[in-house]
Amino acid sequence: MLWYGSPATDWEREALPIGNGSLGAAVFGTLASERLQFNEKTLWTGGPGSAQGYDHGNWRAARPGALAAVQDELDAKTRLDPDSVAAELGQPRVGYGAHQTFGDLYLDVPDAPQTPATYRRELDIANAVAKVVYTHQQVRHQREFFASYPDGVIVGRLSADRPGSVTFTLRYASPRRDFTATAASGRLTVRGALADNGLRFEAQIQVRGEGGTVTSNADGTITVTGADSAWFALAAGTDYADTYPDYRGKDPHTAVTGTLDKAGSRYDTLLARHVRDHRALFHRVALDIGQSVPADVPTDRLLAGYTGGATSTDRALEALYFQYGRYLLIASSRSGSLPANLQGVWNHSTSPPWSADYHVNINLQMNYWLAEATNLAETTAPYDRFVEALRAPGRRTAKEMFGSRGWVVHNETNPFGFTGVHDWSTAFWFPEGAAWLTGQLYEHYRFGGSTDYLRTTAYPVMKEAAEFWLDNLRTDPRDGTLVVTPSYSPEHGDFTAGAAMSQQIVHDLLTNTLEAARVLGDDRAFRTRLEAVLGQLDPGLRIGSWGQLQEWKADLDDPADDHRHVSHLYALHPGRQIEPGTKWADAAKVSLSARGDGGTGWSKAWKINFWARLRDGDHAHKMLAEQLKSSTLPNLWDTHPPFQIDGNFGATAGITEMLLQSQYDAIEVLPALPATWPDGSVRGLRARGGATLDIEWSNGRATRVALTASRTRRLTVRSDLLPGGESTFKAIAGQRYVWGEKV
Ligand code: FUC
Repeated sequence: MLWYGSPATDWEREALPIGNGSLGAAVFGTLASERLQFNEKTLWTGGPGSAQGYDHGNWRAARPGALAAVQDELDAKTRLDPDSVAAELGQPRVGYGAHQTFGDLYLDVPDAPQTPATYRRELDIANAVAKVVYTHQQVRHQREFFASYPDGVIVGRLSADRPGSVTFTLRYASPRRDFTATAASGRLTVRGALADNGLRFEAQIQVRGEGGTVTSNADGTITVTGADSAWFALAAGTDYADTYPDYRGKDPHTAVTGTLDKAGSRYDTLLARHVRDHRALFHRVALDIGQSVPADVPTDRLLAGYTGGATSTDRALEALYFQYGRYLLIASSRSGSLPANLQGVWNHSTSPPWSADYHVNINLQMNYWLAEATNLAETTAPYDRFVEALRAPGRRTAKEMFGSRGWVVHNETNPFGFTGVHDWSTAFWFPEGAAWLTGQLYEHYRFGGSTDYLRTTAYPVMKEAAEFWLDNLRTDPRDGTLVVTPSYSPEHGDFTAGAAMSQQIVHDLLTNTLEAARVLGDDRAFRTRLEAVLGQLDPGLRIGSWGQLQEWKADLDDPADDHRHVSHLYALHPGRQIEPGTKWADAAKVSLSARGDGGTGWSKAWKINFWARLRDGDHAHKMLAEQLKSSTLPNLWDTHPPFQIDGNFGATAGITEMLLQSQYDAIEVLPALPATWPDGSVRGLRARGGATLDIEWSNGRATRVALTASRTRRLTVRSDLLPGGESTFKAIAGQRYVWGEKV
């Protein structure tokens, strides 16, 4: 539960998010004029039809030999300055667009008090309901808001414990002027088309009163007068479709009308269905790290008073932050819309930071790190679909820019298949983006174990990404290995050949693709080719002069460098090339220590994961503490700054890595438990191989481990609770295995 003693005044810092994947809203709790800023995930400017023109980022004019010329230069020189490469290979970005706020619903309450007798604003993440409760002149008023996935609507209800006390006017407002708002029969209809690209949008809000009257006004507003209670449901959509090359589907009118009509006239039914749906996902995981918080401490004070984990109140914030990441993923990533963007689904602006887009040099991937392990595998469906939809434009980019097979996407993308480049020299060239994106699909298979999924969804996308690299790796004249060139370690340093991250990502992709090809029995010639290329590939692991894992193939690392990207540790996390106890892990630790404990929000979140993978629970916890102390807003949104949701998701993933890991062959119980969590329990975490685990621990040691298998297969579990520290056994689907005693 997040709760506060006063209304939100600032969207970014204080408003409370609800969402159902395609729709999102931020609740302010302002009394005289309740504000519900809302979003629909596909409402984007840019793309086909954009007034600026659009070309998917592909080179607008042919550049014969440009790529080969840069590669030739890098055969001879160690490094090239990014500006010079951008001058050769980049171009200004046009028609990229940005996610748009849909607008605001205001509920103007004429007799609302300036200073109510009591006030409380809360977000109940266990039920996914936001509430505002206040008393004024002995009347208790309550507002409830939720976003229902099963019914596809955002719902709000105002009630009071004295009959006839609910009076308000509902109106729509937008920072754009591209709409009409009309009201009839208690239904407010907003229709328009974005000036930039003609994307059509529509929202309908049906208002119903119990007692009192509902009046539809000529100015497109709706007034409820003297009701016992009143509620509204909002449905919204656009004519966006995720289909290349036009990205347009049907006018949203019929679907929006149908959704709202189908939602029906019973508030209680909608609420019950919503709560059931949310709880079925959210309550799969419970975490107890010895948290407790005095009832009178609101969340903003909990955060302000956080001292770094020493007290049970600190642990209350940590446990809440863990579950909040899961809440936010459920609210911003459900089947049927786009995946969670840089802000999930919440955006109050027409020009949000980085367009609230899909950065694929860490950010979109980080959004899904928690999904499998925290038992929310269903939330990855929009991600899969998005990656799948990138193939067609990505194939064209591979052909036009690289003259090769396969599909590719660079540093960032939008919903309109932007797979080419722009010319911001330190963040435009990242053809490894596609390969990295496929990693999550393979993880979905590793956790869930469905060969059907592997065959029909993951493998085709992986194979085609692999084909791109089979065509594009180049022999390094310095040592005869195969390298990515030109290669750019995200947002850092110079262009080189074979930067560590480039090599590690390609290594990961080819390894996963080979494993998958073996499982599926794909053709021998392709497998042989993968094996041969893996044999020649520079693995991207090299130890430098000060014991560090090198970020580049040449030893260029500066021990005083604290850059937020720690790209060369990809092999440690999210990759699995570096195993604990190896010299590579030692070198990764040297690099990570040198980078320090600072960084932007997502950078700190990544460091939680790194330290957990290095089996240093205390340092992982320190990074969590740093994130809570300096990269978290009062509404517990992660701040880069500005607000960027990847840090929320990355931190929840990191906490999970402290408690359970399974990236190698074994399931490791409590691999990085910090001293600040000596006693606790966690229920429902997932491990690769199709296992769900419940773990209890005391004095820093596991006391009970229960594993439920969802597949029949051999599993290895490691815990100091087991005789010899390890047990390998054939798990049977549906069976539960328990070690240790209930304490
Ligand atoms: C990457 C990061 C930035 C920011 C942006 C959205 O480019 O380097 O810090 O997070 O994504």
